[in-house]
Amino acid sequence: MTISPRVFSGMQPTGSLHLGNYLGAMVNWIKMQETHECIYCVVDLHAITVWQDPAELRTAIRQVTAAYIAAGLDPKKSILFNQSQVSAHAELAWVFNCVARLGWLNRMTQFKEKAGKDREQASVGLYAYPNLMAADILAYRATHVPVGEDQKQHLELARDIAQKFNNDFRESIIAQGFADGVFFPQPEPVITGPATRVMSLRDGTKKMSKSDPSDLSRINLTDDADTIAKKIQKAKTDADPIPTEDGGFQGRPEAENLVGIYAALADQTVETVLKDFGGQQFSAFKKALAEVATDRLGRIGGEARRLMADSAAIDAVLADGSARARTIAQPVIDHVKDIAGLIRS
Ligand code: AQP
Repeated sequence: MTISPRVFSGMQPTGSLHLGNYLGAMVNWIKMQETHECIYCVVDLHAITVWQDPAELRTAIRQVTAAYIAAGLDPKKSILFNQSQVSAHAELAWVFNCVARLGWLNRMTQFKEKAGKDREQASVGLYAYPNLMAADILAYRATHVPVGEDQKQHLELARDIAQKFNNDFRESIIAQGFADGVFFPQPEPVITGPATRVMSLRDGTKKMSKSDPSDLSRINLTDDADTIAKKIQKAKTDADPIPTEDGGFQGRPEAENLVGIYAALADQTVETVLKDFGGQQFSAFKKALAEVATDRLGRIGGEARRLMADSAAIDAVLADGSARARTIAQPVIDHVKDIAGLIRS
């Protein structure tokens, strides 16, 4: 059982996927399925770390799956499934709850942000979220994890957990036939592209997010052309023209965000965009941005809506992906139990 290159990543079905999810992570997922063995998950167990209405959650799991396929993930090339159908995730997460240290989790900034001031009322699941994320990746002994910038700290924790498991159980790992004493790889974050952190259209200091109460703060992958144009039109900017060089964005996070989004969607560098639009007012730029966004995203929304009309077909994709995922994860969890001294029959 050697470690070979394998990609794992996932998104939470906590609402509709948006431009940040697409540019920050999915664009790389689509590219990597041409060169790597890829496993892409709808992480429904992560979603329930905060309250989800059951009927809405079921719909959201299917919507995220439809958006994956509509955006270009091919269920024949990649494994597409939802996390709760593969029990290895939850089983390995428990083992990692016993490997990770409280001090490590206490440093996680996402928990602090999501729990807010009333930390006592946050679920234990929200606190242990990064351990489950480490389990998601390592249940497949995945080596590459394409994510947005906000997931960097969780990835570092996954690496620490892999390392500590390998160190704690070194002798047992060797006794189980892994001569070099290494059972888990150190998963590498893949955080690349011109838009690894897309900001809210209403506040350039806040990440674009599914759970932002304002729908105007994000462009959803299911938005139609008119909605995309309207949201861009209403996006917050300032009164100054577009700067002529990259250094001209100081104190202008909204301007920087919109130019970054244009560059990512048009497959251009920020410098090129500034060469073309520098000195112009935002009104003209927003028209061009709406066009490029509609061109790229309009088709995805239409295709996702078409796929959603046949929920049985989506469920069949998830069932097939889950079966394929289980065949990879089961031997890993079996080895983990043997290594940790748990008896299985
Ligand atoms: N704004 C963003 N810019 C770049 N990348 C982003 N990602 C999320 N938001 C941005 C990346 O998308 C992947 C899936 O994220 P997730 O669904 O697990 O949840 P999240 O990161 O917590 O995203 P949201 O939209 O903010 O969800 P909620 O509101 O439910 O918490 C990850 O690779 C992430 O980096």
